[in-house]
Amino acid sequence: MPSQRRTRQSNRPHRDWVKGERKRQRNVDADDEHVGTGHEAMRPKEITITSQTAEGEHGEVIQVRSGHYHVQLRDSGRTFVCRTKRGITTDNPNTTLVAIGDRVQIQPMNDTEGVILHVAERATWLGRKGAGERGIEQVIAANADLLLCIVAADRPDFRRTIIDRFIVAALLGKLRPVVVVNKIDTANPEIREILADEVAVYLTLGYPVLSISAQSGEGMEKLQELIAGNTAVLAGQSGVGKSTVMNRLLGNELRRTAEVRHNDRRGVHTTVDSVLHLLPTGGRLIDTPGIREFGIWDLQPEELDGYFTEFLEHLRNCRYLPCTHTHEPNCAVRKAVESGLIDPGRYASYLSIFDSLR
Ligand SMILES: Nc1nc2c(ncn2[C@@H]2O[C@H](COP(=O)(O)OP(=O)(O)OP(=O)(O)O)[C@@H](O)[C@H]2O)c(=O)[nH]1
Ligand SMILES: [Mg+2]
Ligand SMILES: [Zn+2]
Repeated sequence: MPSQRRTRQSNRPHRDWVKGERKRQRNVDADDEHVGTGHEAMRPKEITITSQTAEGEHGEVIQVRSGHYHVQLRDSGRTFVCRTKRGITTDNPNTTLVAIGDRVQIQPMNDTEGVILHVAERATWLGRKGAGERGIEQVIAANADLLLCIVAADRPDFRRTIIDRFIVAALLGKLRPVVVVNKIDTANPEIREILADEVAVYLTLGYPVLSISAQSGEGMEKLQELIAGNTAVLAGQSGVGKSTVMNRLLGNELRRTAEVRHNDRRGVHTTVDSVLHLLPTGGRLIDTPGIREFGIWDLQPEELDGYFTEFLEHLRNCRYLPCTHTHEPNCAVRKAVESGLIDPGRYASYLSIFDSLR
């Protein structure tokens, strides 16, 4: 029998959450503002949510580093190192106050410095569960088009779940996900075949899949072509090679990179800032710090199936509505997994993410 909780939720209009068009909450508590790692000290005490236009010059945040925001002005192209101002206003409640890619209004203080007065509503965002008990959404990047979900063929270990988490986050933040398997040079033909099998499901779901080597250059033209005309954000665990990809595409060793640890095969969190660069081959690319845990923000467990698009055609046949597809009898999603219509790896990710949302 459906639990009380699920019975109550069944009053909610089903279509609202299946389509992922749930309205985001707009109430804000200034104390909940989280400005990302290292930004706490810079946290302004008064934050107002408003959609009214502030005075000041329009620009875009092109670098974020511990409370310093490099803002490039729209008209002159000049860059100012900015801080946030007491009384700053934002159209993005309950999230990181200023993120890379944000459109802002600033007041220049002198030739090189300024203060941010207002942050405009984000068209897209890559968000995750912020640290801290009262956690608010931590926005890793704003206003990008593509989310490049970078995983490594080896070191750090290849994991499917992280891709599926990123795809859910991309859909929540209106970004187009691209699956990128880097370090393909380290894989022998046998491993290449195994990896190709693992990621084939994303192609059938309609998400581009690329195998690349930022080191040897293999597959990089295809990545360039995808990025051209777009703003793309590199995201993934530490050590997967995000900054190496950026350097390769810039044709410049601008970003520091570091070897993955030998003992536990993990990255060492080399990148601590976020930057947005114009690529010589077209398009714009954002490099971000590596993440350890990627928690999904702003989603009820019962809403998760709406973000696994291949579940949609099955879930209307589940006996219970809503059905969590975890244990209910006569669950059409589980039947589809058993009969091979849904990829078992995707279902395993669904269960893992479902568990983490509870
Ligand atoms: N073999 C191989 N090594 C690579 C490739 N791309 C990156 N690496 C290496 O992987 C290590 C980590 O690369 P980074 O670019 O620092 O990784 P990152 O994702 O930016 O890591 P964080 O900044 O910590 O998040 C470095 O030693 C790179 O040289 C590749 O295509 N093949
Ligand atoms: Mg890096
Ligand atoms: Zn079900």
